[in-house]
Amino acid sequence: MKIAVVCYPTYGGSGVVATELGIAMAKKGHEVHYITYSQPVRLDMLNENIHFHEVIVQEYPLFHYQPYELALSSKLVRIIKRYDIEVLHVHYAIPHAYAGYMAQQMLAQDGIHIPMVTTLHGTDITLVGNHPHYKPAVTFSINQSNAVTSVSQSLKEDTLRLFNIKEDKIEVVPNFIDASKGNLGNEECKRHMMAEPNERIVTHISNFRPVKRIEDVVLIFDKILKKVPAKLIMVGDGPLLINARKLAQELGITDKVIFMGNSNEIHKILCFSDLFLLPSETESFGLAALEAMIHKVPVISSNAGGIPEVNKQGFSGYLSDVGNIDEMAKNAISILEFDEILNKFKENAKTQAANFDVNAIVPVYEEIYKRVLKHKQLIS
Ligand code: GMT
Repeated sequence: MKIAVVCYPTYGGSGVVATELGIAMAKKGHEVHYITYSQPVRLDMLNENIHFHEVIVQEYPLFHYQPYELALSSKLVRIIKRYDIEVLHVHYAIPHAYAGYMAQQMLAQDGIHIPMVTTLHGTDITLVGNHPHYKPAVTFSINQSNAVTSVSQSLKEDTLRLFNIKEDKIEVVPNFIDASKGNLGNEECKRHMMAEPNERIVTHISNFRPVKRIEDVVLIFDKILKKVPAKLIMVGDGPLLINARKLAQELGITDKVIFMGNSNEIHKILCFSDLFLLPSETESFGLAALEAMIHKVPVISSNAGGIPEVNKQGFSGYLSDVGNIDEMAKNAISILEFDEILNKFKENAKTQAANFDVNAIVPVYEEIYKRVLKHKQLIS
């Protein structure tokens, strides 16, 4: 199959899912074309089955806002025609589903009918998409998609609650992980560079936006530190990075907190981590937690959105109400204090992550592509 994929190329879960899915599809022999404004960060494997086409937005003094959707839909039309693309898969509804719909309409004028699959990822529904400024366009383009998937049951329910969309329009296809990523050897997993042998390593990875409750991460860690020698590794960048640094300074724990910025090597960081913190305000799935779990890292999280579908209470970690940092810290300490308990949670985390194996999920997307393709053949 020839598949065009539209996604955000920056650090963020939807881009990671789009990239990993494309790589898995390419390995199965499908031809995958990424169409976005820069090469997706985790797409380090361009080969005969994986291609990248850059969307360039022409600047013009009259434009206060550059018309990215227009450039994207025009590029889609060109690429779909040039490479005989059969299926279009857009990740993150805004503005990708809308641009995809416009491309579909333009192509239909030339007798080309290309089916579109839209995957909803989270904030495209729960935060941004729901805003009255976008809602009519988001509702329209979701309804017009030939197939719609959501990355968790919770996100499906949020979508049905917030938008006027028919229930059977959305199928839940959970995010996934390649278990082999969790098998790094000592050569690559350099724990000694990060912490003393007696210290536990606590990790957080995100884009440091308000929804991630970054200050809670630092406050929880501060409480852990009072009971257990530890280091906190903060991976990522974003608007609240500065707040986190400031808070660490105020608490006098800067020597225990390592800010690493954005990294393409999160597996090399997670492999020596002992605990992952995800106290988010909302989270449709929590891919970063799943990535941690594949490395046997238990998770202390909030119970928001789809996180309970990923992190299992008392098994792979613990979940608390958003903002309950005392409970999160108490649970974290209970896992970290004793080797025996930590090791049990580590094994459980890996067991739970195995439920989201790439080999189980990729065929589900493949079936969806085949189904929408059949529909295309019926209408053309
Ligand atoms: O909002 C983000 O953190 C980024 C966003 C994205 O699309 O890049 O993440 C969302 O999609 C991820 C992949 O499906 C999910 O794992 C995240 O939970 C989700 N984020 C939120 O819902 C806040």
